[in-house]
Amino acid sequence: MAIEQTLVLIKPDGLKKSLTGNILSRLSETRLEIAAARIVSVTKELAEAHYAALKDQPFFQELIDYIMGELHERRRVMALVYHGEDAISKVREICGATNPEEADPRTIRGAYGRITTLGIYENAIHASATPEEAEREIKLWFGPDEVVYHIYPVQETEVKNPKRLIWA
Ligand code: IDP
Ligand code: MG
Repeated sequence: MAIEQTLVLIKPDGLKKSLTGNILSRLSETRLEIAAARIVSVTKELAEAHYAALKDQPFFQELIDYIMGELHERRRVMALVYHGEDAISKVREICGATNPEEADPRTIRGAYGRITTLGIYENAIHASATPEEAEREIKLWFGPDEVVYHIYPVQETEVKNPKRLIWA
């Protein structure tokens, strides 16, 4: 038993189909804690960095378009960090298999996913598969200020005259 964190993305099809509440309810069955959450407008750079390991797959370009929201007129995903004992396997289990047609119908992907006529796996949710992947992905999608528990080392740095938006 290890305390882990894992990255979850509710993909653009999940947002478009108004499944956010349902998916969060299913994830709450894990009894894990949400350690971070944000709505993200996914840039090409972020999409390609997230799926870098799949860049040689024939479906890579479709996958980038999908995660950027190009197929769902909504360039948004909801990104979350779940925290707790065996978080990675607990979340993967409730997500189900990658191929939504093969996923157990009681899992999130089995219940809400589909394969489009173009062959894209619209499977509603992403979850990190290994501790190494979780660390890489959490650091890609969140800064340490946005995560309430730090299981990876952090350091303080002085930022000189940073430009940032404030309320006008
Ligand atoms: P995972 O999401 O279960 O970890 P990965 O192999 O990491 O599965 O693939 C990332 C995503 O790429 C999948 O969630 C799915 O959206 C898409 N994908 C994976 N394999 C295929 C495929 O064979 N055809 C079409 N899309 C795929
Ligand atoms: Mg994966």
